Amino acid sequence: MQQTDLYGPYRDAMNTVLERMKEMIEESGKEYELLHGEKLYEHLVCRIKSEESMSEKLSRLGFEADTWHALQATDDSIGIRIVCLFIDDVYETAARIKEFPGCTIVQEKDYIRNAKPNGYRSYHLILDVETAQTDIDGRTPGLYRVEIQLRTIAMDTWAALEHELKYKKNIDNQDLIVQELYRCANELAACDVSMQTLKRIIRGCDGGGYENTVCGR
Ligand code: 0O2
Repeated sequence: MQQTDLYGPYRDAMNTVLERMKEMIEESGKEYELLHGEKLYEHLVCRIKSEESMSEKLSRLGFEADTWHALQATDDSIGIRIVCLFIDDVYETAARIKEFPGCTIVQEKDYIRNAKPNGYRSYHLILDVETAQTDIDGRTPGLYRVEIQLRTIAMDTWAALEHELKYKKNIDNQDLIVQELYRCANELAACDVSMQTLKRIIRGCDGGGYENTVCGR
């Protein structure tokens, strides 16, 4: 028997929104590169959250695993992750995205200046993105929720490792691992600040003022 799609008839519109957002980010990156002679971001990855992962999230949050909840009760059915070389680039990219036509900011979460207690750092933008297609609430043009995560390579490395370990069951010394991950997060943050400072020294500007807000020290 064929399995029904959790995103129902809205999947096409979701793909359109994802593709449009990707294009706008790439265009902005090219424009920045022409102007400044360097990359705005290192790379980006885009995805529609897998049905398995969305169903797991909905059940974790205590919601029915249906199309409405998948699209409206979560923010990340459509997700983009942008990985940058430097902290400044994260904020520059976010500022550019906020100016995109047809995008309304729903929420901004600065986990770089306000790291999570476990050491997680990233900058999240939650957007409502307009598209010609109808949405699940019957609006035309429709509004589709998109989560954009922006972070440095160091932050991304840490998040990938922490994510991996989180789903490993039966690990001995959980407390030690959590403690070590937190220590690593702060060390990587200190490296990010140093790299940012080096970049600014090379260009003859100041250090950016992240020293006390980003390092967690
Ligand atoms: P996955 O595995 O990516 O699908 P909130 O209600 O705002 O407090 P919410 O909605 O979970 O909580 O938002 P939050 O905390 O900003 O997290 C959104 C996404 O950011 C997560 O999605 C993760 O992708 C990432 N994230 C947040 N915290 C952590 C963390 O501590 N470690 C790692 N590795 N990633 C994190 P999902 O759906 O929870 O997870």
